[in-house]
Amino acid sequence: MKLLSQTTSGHAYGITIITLVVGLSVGIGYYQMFYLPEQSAKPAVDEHILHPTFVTDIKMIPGSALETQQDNFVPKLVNLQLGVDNHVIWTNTDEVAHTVTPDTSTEDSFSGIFGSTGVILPGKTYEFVFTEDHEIDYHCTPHPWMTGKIIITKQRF
Ligand SMILES: [Cu+2]
Repeated sequence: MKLLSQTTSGHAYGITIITLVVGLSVGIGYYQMFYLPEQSAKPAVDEHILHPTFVTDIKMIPGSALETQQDNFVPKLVNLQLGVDNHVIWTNTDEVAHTVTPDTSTEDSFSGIFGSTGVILPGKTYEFVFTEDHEIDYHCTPHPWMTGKIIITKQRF
């Protein structure tokens, strides 16, 4: 009788182990198949950040191609807050093509690599929605004296 009870508990112990192992495998399988791909996909971004209250306008003003002209990107320095005015549109109001190029490569984990691809022709725009805090110095590739700075911070409550 004693032997039987030991066998039974030993059997139960074995089942517990098997249950644990199976459970763990299912857990790891789920983690690899569903959790990891979800994590490496684009992050979920708050609706207020994707569609902020205001659009920030920066103009590349006429005469920007002249090194002697002080103003080019106007305004030159912008302080933005996520969810308020983090959607930026650069408009080329000059008669010469310009670029918006970060001094050092900058990537937003939602919007991707920052900077115009190629030139922004006269009358054309380049826009970018920043979804994270960044501090970016940028310039125009053909006219390196054209410089600007963007500081994006999280909203302060
Ligand atoms: Cu330029």
